[in-house]
Amino acid sequence: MGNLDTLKSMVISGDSRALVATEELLAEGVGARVILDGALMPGMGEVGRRMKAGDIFIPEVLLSARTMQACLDLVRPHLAADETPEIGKVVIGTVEGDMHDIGKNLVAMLLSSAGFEVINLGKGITPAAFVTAVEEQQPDILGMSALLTTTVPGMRATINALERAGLRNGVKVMVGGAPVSEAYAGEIGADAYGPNASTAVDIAKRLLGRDKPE
Ligand code: B1M
Repeated sequence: MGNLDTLKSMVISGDSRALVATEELLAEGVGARVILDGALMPGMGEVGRRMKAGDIFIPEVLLSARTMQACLDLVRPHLAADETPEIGKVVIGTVEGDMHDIGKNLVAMLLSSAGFEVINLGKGITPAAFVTAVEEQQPDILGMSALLTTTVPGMRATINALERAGLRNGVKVMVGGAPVSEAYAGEIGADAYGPNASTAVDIAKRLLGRDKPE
């Protein structure tokens, strides 16, 4: 017999038995939305709170995010089209010349776990490729990550390219990564700076006016 609280705890601890627990709940006829709202989302919310408080660290967060992602994949087909929990669309990538993607993938996973549709372009993304993705995907938010001081200027180049393509006003831009700062984000005309993955989720919600209490 499946149990929502048990599943929530399994997401928090990154326990792979969460997949079996999710399958059991679905087999018992528990609705996909109930599983999402009663176990998966609150579980990941707690992970974000613990990360912010410094009680857990990146390896634990990655485990939880992967567990959550796998459970989401099981639940998603059971959601009616109008029940899809997406609260906004994000295109995200690591900038040109930069192969660091662990932090960016973590941000992508937490955004996805929080209900965003995430198009992860990968790493080494040129300004032109970001522009094409914005044109084709029409996201609410474009997220850029950089870990090298030498590649950070790719963010400014991308924002300039968006402006030249007439796309800048239609998309919010969030930037992050160790060498990036709030001041730099302001300087290049980004809409927001995400210092870490869980804060990035809060900021993405705020950018779309989805930060009101649930
Ligand atoms: Co490299 N590397 N690396 N590296 N590497 C750093 C970044 C470095 C600080 C190490 C050092 O010298 N102390 C240094 C950069 C120095 C600088 O420019 N300031 C460095 C260097 C120099 C290099 C090479 C040039 C080394 C060489 O070849 N001589 C080379 C460059 C390759 C390239 O990119 N072209 C290189 C290569 C690599 C590996 C491939 C071996 C590997 C990357 C593997 C991969 O990502 N798939 C690697 C790694 C692992 C690191 C360190 C050790 C760890 C980075 C990491 O994953 N952190 C790093 C040293 C360090 O940071 N201690 C280092 C964990 C991750 C969860 O944190 O990425 O900061 P982070 O993401 C955080 C936040 O920044 C934020 O949220 C995340 C989660 O909280 N965040 C966002 C990130 N993106 C965001 C986007 C947002 C919002 C928030 O909105 C869109």
